[in-house]
Amino acid sequence: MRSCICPGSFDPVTNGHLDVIKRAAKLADEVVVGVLVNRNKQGLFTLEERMELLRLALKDYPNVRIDSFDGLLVDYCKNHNIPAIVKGLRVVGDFDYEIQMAQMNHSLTDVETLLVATNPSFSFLSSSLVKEVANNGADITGFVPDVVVDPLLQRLAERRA
Ligand code: COD
Repeated sequence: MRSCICPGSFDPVTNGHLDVIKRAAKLADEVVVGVLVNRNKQGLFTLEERMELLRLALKDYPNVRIDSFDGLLVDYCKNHNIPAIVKGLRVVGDFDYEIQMAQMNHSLTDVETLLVATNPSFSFLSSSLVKEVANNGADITGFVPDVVVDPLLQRLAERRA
């Protein structure tokens, strides 16, 4: 596969996200990690911060590039000549949501969606759950890349102050 995109909010990136991105990097010549500019939701991290954490976490993967997108994912794919979207599937609930998006995206353009079965070690991880457990004092080592631990704890502490 020549190129693909792994899209998401990545607020912040978790080890579940990284697992899917790294597996995609073995299949495609180039992987774009597409970070959503979410105008409706205020994230814990800004867009630039989310992108920088991804850059640090993926610095050893030369065929992975971090970019942002606004609007429809398929428009980004069309404009950048990316034929495939790669996403992780965690639980049955993900499937209902992802299949609809995949079908809608394919009907809008001919972009294909490839769904990767999540590594069971990470199937319970989401950015929101990691933030919730961290905010309540639990150890998040192993849930997020090392570069995320301190910035996450610091940002949560600022929010509580
Ligand atoms: N293990 C494996 N994969 C995981 C894990 C995990 N533990 N956690 C997350 N993932 C994967 C999933 O594939 C998920 O789709 C992706 O990572 C991103 O996850 P998040 O939580 O960072 O991002 P979301 O779910 O907020 O991102 C949704 C998108 C940005 C992909 C989606 O909303 C989108 O494409 N928006 C743009 C507008 C658009 O085109 N809409 C679609 C119309 S059909």
